[in-house]
Amino acid sequence: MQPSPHTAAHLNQPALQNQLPVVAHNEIISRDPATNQELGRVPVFTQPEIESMIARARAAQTAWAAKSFDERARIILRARQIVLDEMDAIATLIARESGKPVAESISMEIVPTLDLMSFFARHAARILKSERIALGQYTFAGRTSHIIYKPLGVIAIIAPWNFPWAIPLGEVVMALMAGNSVILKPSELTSLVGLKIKDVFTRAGLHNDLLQVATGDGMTGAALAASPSVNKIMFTGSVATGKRVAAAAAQNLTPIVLELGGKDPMIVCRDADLPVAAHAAVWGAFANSGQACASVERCYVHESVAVEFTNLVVAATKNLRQHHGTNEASDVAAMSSERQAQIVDAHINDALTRGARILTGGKRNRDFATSDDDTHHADTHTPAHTNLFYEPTILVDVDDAMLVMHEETFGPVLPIKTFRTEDEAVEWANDSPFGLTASVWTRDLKRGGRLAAKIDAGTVTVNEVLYTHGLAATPWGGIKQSGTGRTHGKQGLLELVYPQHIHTNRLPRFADLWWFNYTPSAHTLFRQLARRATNGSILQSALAFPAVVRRFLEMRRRK
Ligand code: TXE
Repeated sequence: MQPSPHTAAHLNQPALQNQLPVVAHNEIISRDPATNQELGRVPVFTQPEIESMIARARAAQTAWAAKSFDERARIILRARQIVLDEMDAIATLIARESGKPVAESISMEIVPTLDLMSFFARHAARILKSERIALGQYTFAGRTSHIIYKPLGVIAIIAPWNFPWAIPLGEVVMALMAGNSVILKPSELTSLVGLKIKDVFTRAGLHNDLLQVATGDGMTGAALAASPSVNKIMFTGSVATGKRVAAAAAQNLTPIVLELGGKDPMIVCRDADLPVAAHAAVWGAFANSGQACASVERCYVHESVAVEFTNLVVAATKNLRQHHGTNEASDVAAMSSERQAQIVDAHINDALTRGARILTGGKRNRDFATSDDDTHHADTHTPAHTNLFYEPTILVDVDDAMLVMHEETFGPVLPIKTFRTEDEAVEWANDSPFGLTASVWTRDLKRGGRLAAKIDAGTVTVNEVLYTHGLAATPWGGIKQSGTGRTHGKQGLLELVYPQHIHTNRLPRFADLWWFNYTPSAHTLFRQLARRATNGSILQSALAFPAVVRRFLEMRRRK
């Protein structure tokens, strides 16, 4: 379904202008968060419509699952070529609908997905190849086992707004390569990017029902999550919504993958290369205005290098250029919504009240002030168009009681705290309900590896930050409240199939020795098996051989 920017022009009045999507007359108005300009309108799909989409997806999936990996890969690679050909237009759409710089739309959204598309087109067949299982002594009884990986059916992908292209597209590609069909529910803030994903695959020749986009708000997502007809839910978003999705899925025992938030720590050791670590901290904290689940959300630096490191970080932060995302000279652009910017306001205010100091930033960038700033339209109770350009902010003198140190800020804020010992830094890093990513900075790679292994997180990088979601081959996902399950890599692909065990008795002419009747020789055999044939030693098992033969002959006589 295409957005219709020309319809309902009467809604395009100041009173309804808002960075949050307006749901009116069953449609969502998509806006550029930097300018508040309307970009298009999309329908809000309802529960009955979702159910009929799922039914169509299921009907189409059978033929798709019967296709070879090569046939599926051909469609993915055609879609990849379309993305490559239309890279600039897609990047502009992402930048306009999410607010992020066009540079990041290319580097953090399009480049990783181009890589992911060729990775799974090339490697899915190998990863999902059937596997033989070694059966030990059962092999001598003519038994074989192997695993085949079968598609699950219809996959629901419920996606967020912060990486509106890379997150859902990657999951779509993996689901399709595994032989599934997909219903994609993009965030209400980035519906047009979701529809662009569909457009690319349709033009690549994918059957219309194999990838359907259910635009809508939380109600649409809830209808999808509650459907008894989807075979798996891949959800990325907040912890609160993730819990709702898990509760809905539990009603039908629908399996889920949850990719939730993070409070990702960065540990800078005394022997770190400080200029590089400072540069990394600034990029890790402020890329996409800090709206990444793997953003650096708190930085722990050794006290001996804290002053030098902090000065470098502040200098690099002051060097950032803040412009509209579509301006190629933009390093940091607008946040995606007023609601998100207000969380940043709240975290900074809380920190200041508790004694933190701002070294730079700490407010909306006045260069982008709007006449509507800090006002509300009384007639709609919705916030007016406000300035979403938040200045990258460095905080010091922070402590753990502050919101900014323990709740996900998801904005351009970097609190820096000093530590004395590595054990202290690791303890603080682990003292969080989240466990998505973390980074350790040191010239001593052994120390890096040792500290990394002590940190409780799905991914720990040594002398690297933030970017591993862009590595198609590596698993992505967290522990604790950061979620469950994995996307990307072999582990991510395995989430989208189920292993079917096929066990064969190649000597079907004989009854098994453990079948009825339980005669005295059966009892003797079972005891022998328990004592001799269960510890993995072939020699020991051989000692049970006489009891096996006696039972075998008995069973033959009964035949
Ligand atoms: O996400 P929501 P929001 C975190 C970040 C941010 C917070 C809020 O901390 O401040 O989440 O973001 C759909 N059943 N992250 O409110 O609501 C919704 O329409 C099913 C981290 O924007 O979780 C959208 O498509 N679906 C994160 C998707 O869920 C529902 C990325 C995510 O929206 C639903 C984004 C329901 N009941 C935010 N309600 C990350 N891990 O990267 C809403 N949705």
